[in-house]
Amino acid sequence: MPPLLYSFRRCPYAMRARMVLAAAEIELRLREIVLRDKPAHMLELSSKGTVPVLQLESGKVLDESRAVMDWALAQADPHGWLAHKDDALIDMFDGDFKHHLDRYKYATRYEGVDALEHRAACHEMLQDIEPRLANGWLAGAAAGFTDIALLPFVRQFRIADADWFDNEMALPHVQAWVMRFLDWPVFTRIMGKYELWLDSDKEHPFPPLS
Ligand SMILES: N[C@@H](CCC(=O)N[C@@H](CS)C(=O)NCC(=O)O)C(=O)O
Repeated sequence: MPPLLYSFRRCPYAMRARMVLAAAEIELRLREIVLRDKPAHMLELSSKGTVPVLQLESGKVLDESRAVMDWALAQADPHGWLAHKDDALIDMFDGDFKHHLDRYKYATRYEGVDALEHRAACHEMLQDIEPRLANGWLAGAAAGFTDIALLPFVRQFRIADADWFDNEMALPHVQAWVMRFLDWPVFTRIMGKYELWLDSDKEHPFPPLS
């Protein structure tokens, strides 16, 4: 049986995993879920209850998006993405940026939170990477592992107030980087809509055609 991926289309961690799995052309079965109704089998594989969850042919389970990316690129890395992997920067975005992003985006879910303070904290982190994006991507003219890891979250940051991001943020390289990402075939390829597995028991062959 091909590997099995539990995924949720809009989850930035699952996006990372799908982009790398698709680029490595790893054939698998995709089960699309919603977070409020997690399949029992997914929770049996990983009691953490987060997506993505990948079960390999050997039965081994990977339930961290970065572990899925590492595994997929160890199978095939056709674009040389592993050569551009900045773990320290990814840690910062998975940690601080995500912390502030959640409080900016979902301020009403947290007590005593000022959304704009958290937007400013994210903005500061993006300001730090602005000079590194002068050639288009973090490592230069081509995307790498770090871009793929960070961009789904920066995309979410944009969505929280796209008008401000596009017109007022004043970080031209970051703005162009996100726009380039939104049209990037590596990204658009994995953003198709899938019928939910729970409703239909339907698994989807993955990756989709380019
Ligand atoms: N560290 C995990 C985080 C994954 C994660 O938190 N995914 C979210 C969705 S974006 C999730 O599944 N949350 C569980 C829930 O909301 O119930 C990874 O990198 O895979």
